[in-house]
This record gives sequence, C-alpha cells and structure tokens, in this order.
Amino acid sequence: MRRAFLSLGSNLGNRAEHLAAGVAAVAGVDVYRLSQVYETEPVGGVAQDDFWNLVMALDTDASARELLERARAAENARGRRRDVPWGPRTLDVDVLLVGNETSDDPEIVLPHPRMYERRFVLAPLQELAPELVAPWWWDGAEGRVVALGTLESLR
Ligand code: PH2
Ligand code: MG
Ligand code: MG
Repeated sequence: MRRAFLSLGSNLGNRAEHLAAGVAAVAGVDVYRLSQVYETEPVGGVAQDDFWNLVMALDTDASARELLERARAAENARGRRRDVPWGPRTLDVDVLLVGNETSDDPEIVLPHPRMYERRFVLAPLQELAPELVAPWWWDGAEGRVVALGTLESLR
C-alpha cells in the first residue's frame, strides 16, 4: 500500500460535478482524502476560463500505470475532448506522485515534472502533505489561486 497524489482540474461545464465524478472514478474502493477546491488562473498561455482544482491523496495498491488508466477513464467518462492542447477541459486528472516511485516513462513521468511550477498544484498539495512541498517552490511557481471551500460545500 502506498500513498499517491493526483491533481484534478475542470474549467468547462459544471466544474463541481466533473470533479466529484472524477474523484469517485479514480478512487474506486481506495481510501482517499481531498484538499479544498481552489479557483485558479489558467497556466500555460491559452486564454480560457478559470479552473477549479483540487488534489486527492489516495492509499492504494494500484500501480502508477493503473492510476494513469483510471485517470484516462475518468476523463473520458466526463466527455473530455482533446482538440486544443492545454485548452479548456471538463476534467483533467494528472498523477503527481506514487509513493517514492520515480519514472521516466514518457506516458507517466514521476514525480510529475511540472508540479513545482504550478500553484494550482502546490496550494492543495500543501494542505494534504505539507512535508512534500518545499516553501521556496512557491516563489518560482505561477498562477493566482483562491481557496473556495470543500467540494461537498460547492455541489
Ligand atoms: N491544467 C493545464 C494547463 N493549465 N491551469 C490551471 N489553473 N489549472 C489546470 O488544471 C491546468 C492549467 C494542463 O493540464
Ligand atoms: Mg494537467
Ligand atoms: Mg492531464
């Protein structure tokens, strides 16, 4: 059993419902804990609506590859389309960390190579696992983030 961390985001349609469905689909029967939901400025240069982002901590026996498959299935179940790279999406699920595992498989690089640059990842991750977030990463990371409250309170 290891603890994995996943980042979920949505900026198209009913963001709370997409996130809630994503959490349920990715967790399956595994025990999980959620950060608050953050309203976040889009990072990456494509003009689009603000995202809602959260991080999920999952205690799981699943492999990194299995988590990636769950993430893709959850995205597809919310009608995710892949027309604009880094563009608006109903649901995006990214695997950030799987225990202490490192991977340079291009399909699932671990730790997630851009997590340190993104406040929409650092703020919710810090809530769940402050020991995993070095304080000085914040200054080198980008994007305005505002905590909105728990996912349940927003549904
Ligand atoms: N995801 C991206 C690109 N930019 N910006 C925010 N605020 N939140 C995201 O989840 C996000 C993004 C690519 O997956
Ligand atoms: Mg992403
Ligand atoms: Mg993704």
